[in-house]
Amino acid sequence: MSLPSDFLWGFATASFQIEGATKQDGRGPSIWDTFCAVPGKIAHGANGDIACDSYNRTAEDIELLKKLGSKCYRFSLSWSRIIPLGGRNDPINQKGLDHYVKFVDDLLEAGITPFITLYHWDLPDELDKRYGGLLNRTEFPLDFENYARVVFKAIPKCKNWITFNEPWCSSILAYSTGFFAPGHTSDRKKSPIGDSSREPWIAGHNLLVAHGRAVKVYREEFKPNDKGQIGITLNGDYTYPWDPEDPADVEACNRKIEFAISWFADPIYFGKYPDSMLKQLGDRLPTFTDEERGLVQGSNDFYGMNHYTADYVKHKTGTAPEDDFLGNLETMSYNKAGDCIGPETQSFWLRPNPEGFRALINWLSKRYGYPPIYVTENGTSIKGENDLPKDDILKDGFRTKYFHDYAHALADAVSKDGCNVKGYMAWSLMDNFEWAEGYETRFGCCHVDYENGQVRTPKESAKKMKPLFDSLIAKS
Ligand code: PNW
Repeated sequence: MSLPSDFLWGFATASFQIEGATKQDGRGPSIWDTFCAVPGKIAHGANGDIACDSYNRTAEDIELLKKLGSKCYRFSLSWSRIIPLGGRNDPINQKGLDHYVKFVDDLLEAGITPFITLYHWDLPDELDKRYGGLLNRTEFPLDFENYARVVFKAIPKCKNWITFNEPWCSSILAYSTGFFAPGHTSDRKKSPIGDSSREPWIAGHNLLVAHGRAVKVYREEFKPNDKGQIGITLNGDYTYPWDPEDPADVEACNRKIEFAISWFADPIYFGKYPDSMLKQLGDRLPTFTDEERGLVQGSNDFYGMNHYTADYVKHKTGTAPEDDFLGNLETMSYNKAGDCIGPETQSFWLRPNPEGFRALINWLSKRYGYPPIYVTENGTSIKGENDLPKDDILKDGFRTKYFHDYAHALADAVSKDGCNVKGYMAWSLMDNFEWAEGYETRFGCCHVDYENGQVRTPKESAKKMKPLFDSLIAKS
């Protein structure tokens, strides 16, 4: 057996993608509610008003998790349900908070270990309007710290905390490409506001400081009694050189991972930004004050890893344009020899490449000293899945194979390479609101019937998850 007997596995979701009930029980609007209302931002003008209606179906979702054998469940909290206006001097909405307290009680009662993400992109809209949200270096970290404290205090039974989901997406997709809320970009055809050369780097910096503040609060005020752990979740692809003979492509591969992952992980583990980023971005990358560095360095109890795909990387020559965020390189699906990285999916950025998963786990482990890793997301969409009749959607052999291959790659990273991976959460428990792609792209292991009362039906991939992990995990 390749994985230790205490290895955790389960499924993941996020509040805005599944909850719906956006106006229920005193929830305030988030930037995603506002963004969805802007014509042209979301496929087919979709929004999160109903989504999977999970806010009203917690018992059903827990039953589903139990039936699938899920040992843990990663979900996120809607900040604006708990503090509708978001700020540290704004009122708390007890109903919203109680909802999550009960949900955690019910999960534990069902024998499922909760992993709570505090922030999965749905910032209270008021904070964006009040002071520019993530762009505000003093207010945002302090308001996040307050929100985190409110939640830690109310939910001592949760022992696994993730501060931020994918700060890369919150910075680049929200402040450079404008693809995600609040949609800032330098491209004036897409947005009246934004500066892609500076804002993403400022947002990223402030996210790191906010993470550091929340971790300090947890460690000083709660961890001694509650004995939980806290970390951040970062996303990143593995990379292969387009031309393995070209040292510049080999170097660009490393740089691509640094721009995606080490942007956040280096400050957390080493207290500084990667040299490659400093070199390209210069003073557009904020400088850590001593206080900020003290908050950020050493602030991970574990590394949360979201991973989906790999790319071939070709270096570019000359000075990078000001809106470049990849590290002056191109990503491609084919290499020089004509090999393909993996088959197409419904997501333009995702092609399965399980070997890259094992390789990236090794890359991270080596660079950051073999930290405990929880894979907090991994999964795939399927090209054309949404166009199929429901019965065919349920036979998701492509996704089933993806999970099989990726789980085996992970098991090899643990048993053959000595990496310290402690858990795995598949994205996603069910089909849900896939951000700018609306409900067109399905990532679920369970089908959600949006036309007929949001009924959940396990696909083949959901049913095969337990046998898959049973075959890899040692019996205690
Ligand atoms: C992650 N990219 O997002 C998120 O954490 C989930 O909420 C999301 O549903 C899931 O992956 C599937 O998309 C990403 O463009 C979105 O590279 C886009 C990218 C990466 C991750």
